[in-house]
Amino acid sequence: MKVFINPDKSSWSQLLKRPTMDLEEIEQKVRPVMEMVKQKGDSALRQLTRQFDGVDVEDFQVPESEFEEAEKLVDSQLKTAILTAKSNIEAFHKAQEQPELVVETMQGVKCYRRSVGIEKVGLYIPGGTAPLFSTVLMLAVPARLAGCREIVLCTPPNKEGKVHPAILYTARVVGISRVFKVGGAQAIAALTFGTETIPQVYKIFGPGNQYVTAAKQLSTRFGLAIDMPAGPSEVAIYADGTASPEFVAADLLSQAEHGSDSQVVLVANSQAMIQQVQKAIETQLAALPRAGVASQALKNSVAIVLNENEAIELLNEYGAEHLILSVSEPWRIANQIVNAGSVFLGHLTPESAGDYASGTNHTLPTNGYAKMYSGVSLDSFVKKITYQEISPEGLKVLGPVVEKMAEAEELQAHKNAVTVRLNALRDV
Ligand code: HSO
Ligand code: ZN
Repeated sequence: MKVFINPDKSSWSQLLKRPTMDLEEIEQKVRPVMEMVKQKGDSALRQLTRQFDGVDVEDFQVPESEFEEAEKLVDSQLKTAILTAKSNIEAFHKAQEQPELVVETMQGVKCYRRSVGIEKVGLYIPGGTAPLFSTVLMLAVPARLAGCREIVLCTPPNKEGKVHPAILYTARVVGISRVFKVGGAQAIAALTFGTETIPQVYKIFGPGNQYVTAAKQLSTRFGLAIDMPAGPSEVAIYADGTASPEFVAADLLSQAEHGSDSQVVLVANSQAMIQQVQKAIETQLAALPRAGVASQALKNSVAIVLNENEAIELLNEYGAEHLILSVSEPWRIANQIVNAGSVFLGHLTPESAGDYASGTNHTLPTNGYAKMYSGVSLDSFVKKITYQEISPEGLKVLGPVVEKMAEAEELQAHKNAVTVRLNALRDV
């Protein structure tokens, strides 16, 4: 971690640069994959799975027998933990349901708004070194609560052509039975165009590597929606003199172990705190199985000494995916934060709690997108339909307003649509 002491404001954006990826170059590789799946469907998926995952998969849909096998392979303590997390995530997302809105804007003019689940959604769960079964909960729980009718999940197969048992167990407990063994850009292409076995969807959710991200972005050009633009995971921590260097180091490392391109930012109001955290990082890092990944990520990372006001300004400029406030009065600081995906308050609230089980969603905007995007929530799985109904009294008061405006816009037919009705009302 590079250390900066009271850096000048003009240098902040340079210090806080995220590790970038060249989207253009990646898109060039992803485009032919998308095209191939569009043209050849399942047979393209078979070929690409052989090429990228090194395994022959005949049937992409996970069969019932593999779900049953997974159920036996997951130990009972893990099952209990998953069920507790599910129940917390359900409670928090259920509370996000919005009742139907009805407003009578003028007498006899009623306007309504209702949330309706997006009919077809595709969830992508990465495989690889860390099978993120927690992400199944984060996406499937709100999808179910929103009432999405068709929920399908794609995840890459391992070398034996199987899916990680914890992913299947979690899918089962959240009521998802259509799981397909396909990963990477080809999975996103399948969800975009549909194949013989994989259905086309309207919106795609979930994290993934740069190819998955680029494919998701391309899918929007074919009329699909995606949860949000994604980049490598990140955390910023603000620590005052009351912070525990051991806790702060553990939090920084928990994010750093995600990937060598992860970024962590530590802001403290004293240099002494930064030194102590660095010492604690060294000790803890040595014992981590993913030390290689984490130390690589620490190279993209910075520690900055700033006074409180400047720290808040800098944190708002950075707009972290996760922001941990390891300070004595966390709410006083939190109330001044306007850009962050999710905020963790106080010394006893690690990011891991939100990553797995407290109830909030861990699919959050990275790369500064917290400035204009929210994390995934129940809202991400619904769209809102508005309705209106006008009574004779309503038309009498609203009609002349519309007639006047339509005339001024020189749209006579719009005016007529009101006039013919007002005339009919007068005739009765
Ligand atoms: N920190 C990740 C989520 C995650 N962590 C899943 C562990 N498993 C992105 O918010
Ligand atoms: Zn995490």
